[in-house]
Amino acid sequence: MAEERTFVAIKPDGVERGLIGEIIGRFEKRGLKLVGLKLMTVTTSKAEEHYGEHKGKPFFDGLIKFITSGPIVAMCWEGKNAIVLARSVIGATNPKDATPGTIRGDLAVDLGRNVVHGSDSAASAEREIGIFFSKQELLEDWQRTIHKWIVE
Ligand code: DAT
Ligand code: MG
Repeated sequence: MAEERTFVAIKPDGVERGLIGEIIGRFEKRGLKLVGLKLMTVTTSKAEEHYGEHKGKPFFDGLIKFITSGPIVAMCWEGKNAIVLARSVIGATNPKDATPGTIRGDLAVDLGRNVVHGSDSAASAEREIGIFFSKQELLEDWQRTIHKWIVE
């Protein structure tokens, strides 16, 4: 597979606020390809595994409580430089620093309610996709007819 894959999730605040369509649309419009999608509630153990790098930090317990508090939308997006592109669509971690035009810069106010998650590196992407999706849940052979209009 020549192109990258990244894990993106709409957090419980984004789902509760009715922002699923708005958020998915931004990744679609950027040109990324959706290869995995599911609405799910995250178990505490999955949440702790996903956010393992933050274990021991003062905000960890609150973060786990928040991410398990309601349904999320788990997604896998594919494309050239998908990991960096998705992070740029999402914007800075703290919405107060996020540029207008990004999801967090347009739709969020507070660090603890920043509506969306995106993998921060190739290693994180592989790990996080593995936590949330089985192999059979990800498309392997879907070629979009518009591909040549997005990637040279
Ligand atoms: P990102 O979600 O941009 O990858 P991160 O991995 O550093 O950011 O942190 C994961 C989430 O934890 C983040 O989206 C919001 C929350 N968080 C991070 N730093 C925090 C802090 N200092 N206080 C409260 N929540 C924080
Ligand atoms: Mg992170």
